[in-house]
Amino acid sequence: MKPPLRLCAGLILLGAFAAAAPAATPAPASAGALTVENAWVRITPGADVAAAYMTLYNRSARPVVVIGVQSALAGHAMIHESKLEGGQSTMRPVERLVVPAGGSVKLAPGGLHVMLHMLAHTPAVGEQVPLVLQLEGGATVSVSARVRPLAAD
Ligand SMILES: [Cu+2]
Repeated sequence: MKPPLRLCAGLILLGAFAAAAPAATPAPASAGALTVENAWVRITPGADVAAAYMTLYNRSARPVVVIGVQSALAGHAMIHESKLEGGQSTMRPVERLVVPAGGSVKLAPGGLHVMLHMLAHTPAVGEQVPLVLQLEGGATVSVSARVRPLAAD
C-alpha cells in the first residue's frame, strides 16, 4: 500500500515546491552540467544519523558521475541505496552514482539517499544542511538541504 501513496505524495510535494519557489527555496545549485533540486533531509529523533534526498538533473550531453559527498554537519557522509531483499530492507554504498546525459536521478525514501553519519547535532526542522557533492573530474556542487518534519515522505 505504501509505494503508490509515496508516488502521489512526491508529486504533491513537487507541486508545493514549485508554487513556493520564488520565496522559499534557494536557487538551484549547479556545477556546469549538474543541477540539484528539491534537496531535503529526514531526521530520526535521538539518532546520530540522517538521510538526505534530492533530484539530480544532468542537462549536458555527457554522463555526470557523483563519486562522493561531504557535509559540515556530518563526520561521515556517503551515498547509499536501500533495497528490499527477502522481505528485509538493506542498504549498500554506491561508489559511483551515474546521472545519464540529458537525464535525472532521484534520491528518495526507499531508494537512493545520502547517508549522514556522526552528526555534530540533530538538526531542527527547517534548518538548512550543507552538502557538497564531489563529481568525477574534480568539480563539486554545493547543495543546501532543508530538514523536513518526519512525516514528510
Ligand atoms: Cu543509508
